[in-house]
Amino acid sequence: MSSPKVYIGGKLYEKADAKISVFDHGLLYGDGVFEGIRSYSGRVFRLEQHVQRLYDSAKAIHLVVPMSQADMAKAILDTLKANNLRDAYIRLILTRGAGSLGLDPRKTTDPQVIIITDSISLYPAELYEHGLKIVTAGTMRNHPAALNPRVKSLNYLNSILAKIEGTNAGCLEALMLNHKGEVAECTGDNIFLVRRGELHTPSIDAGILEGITRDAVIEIARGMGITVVERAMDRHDVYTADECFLTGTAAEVIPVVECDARPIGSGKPGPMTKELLTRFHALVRGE
Ligand code: PXG
Repeated sequence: MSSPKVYIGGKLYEKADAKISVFDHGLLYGDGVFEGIRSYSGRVFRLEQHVQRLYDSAKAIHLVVPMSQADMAKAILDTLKANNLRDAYIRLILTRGAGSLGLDPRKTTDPQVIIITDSISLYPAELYEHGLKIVTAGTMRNHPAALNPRVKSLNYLNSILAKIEGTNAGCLEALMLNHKGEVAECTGDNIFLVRRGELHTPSIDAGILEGITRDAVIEIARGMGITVVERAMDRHDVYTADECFLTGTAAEVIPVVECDARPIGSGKPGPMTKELLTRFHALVRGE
């Protein structure tokens, strides 16, 4: 296999030569935004929506993207093609660019657009069959008035600290609460509960990322005639739910069978979760 090629600012570089400045504010301050995207059999899932979210994140942090959305989408497709990848994970990164040591973004030049494509690493298949255990992290989700979780910024320390709490407790995901103690989301996934045949999920104003998988699952459920309720929820709602699952680009739809050592529902992946997982697979594969 030929060596992976990474897109930086309009050119493709061999992996070993794909480098940016140590003075880039993306590195110095986490000053930038990103997207995690997937392609299935050569079809990129919701590419325009991911590109739009990147531009929205950039706008929120006063970062002007140095190319049009159409050119960005084309750059992603061209990078995939150059790497001969059909089933891939795509990491789209936009940094503030190199500057002086100092926070002031006016001292930076040249925002960097980076596109890395790779094979996708997934949760083990048995977790989709038997479900995932999660714990609540003590680290609360970023306060929306400090750094709005709707911005998919390069500063992921908040999620990383919660992830460490999860892995320390033997769990691959951790539940994060917002500043009001309400359920927000997991470190890299949105959360859904099934309650008496309805689907419940925290609303965007709980301070969460507006997940593209979340949107797709809401659409699928509504298309099945399921009532979807976006509302404030607390951990009691999670503990007493009939079913629980997480959604994300990497995870797709993954059942959760235990939270904080309480089994959820039957303690096994539930029927609505399984049905939504099947239908999500069909959607991404274009069936
Ligand atoms: N919440 C957070 C905090 C996320 O980072 C999601 C929800 C789900 O959003 P999407 O749009 O993917 O349905 C995310 C996304 C990774 C990785 O490398 C993480 C995400 C996506 C892709 C890869 O861990 N998180």
